[in-house]
Amino acid sequence: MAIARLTETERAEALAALPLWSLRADGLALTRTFRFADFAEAFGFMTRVAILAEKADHHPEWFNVYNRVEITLTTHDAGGLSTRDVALAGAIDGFGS
Ligand code: HBI
Repeated sequence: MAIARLTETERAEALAALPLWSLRADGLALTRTFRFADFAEAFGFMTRVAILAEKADHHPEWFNVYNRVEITLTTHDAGGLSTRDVALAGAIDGFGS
């Protein structure tokens, strides 16, 4: 399904609303690094994100080593950032981690 890429203005507004996230250098993704008490906490977080991702049919690119999880959100179908990335980032922030 075609989904539109955010305009520059929409992207700036999204970033302002997601202060814990950063824009990747190429401007095509949102990134955030999380650190937890241990691996079990990190993996539990990843499990919660995975359930959200499945519900949203929108999946993160991520890296985990021990208690660190690095998440990158971009919309392959849009070739950059879309509302789906913004929504998923907001939902993840809602975990209160
Ligand atoms: N996840 N991040 C991301 N980007 C997509 O374009 C995407 C996805 N998950 C599933 C999905 N697209 C489906 O709509 C198919 O396009 C694979």
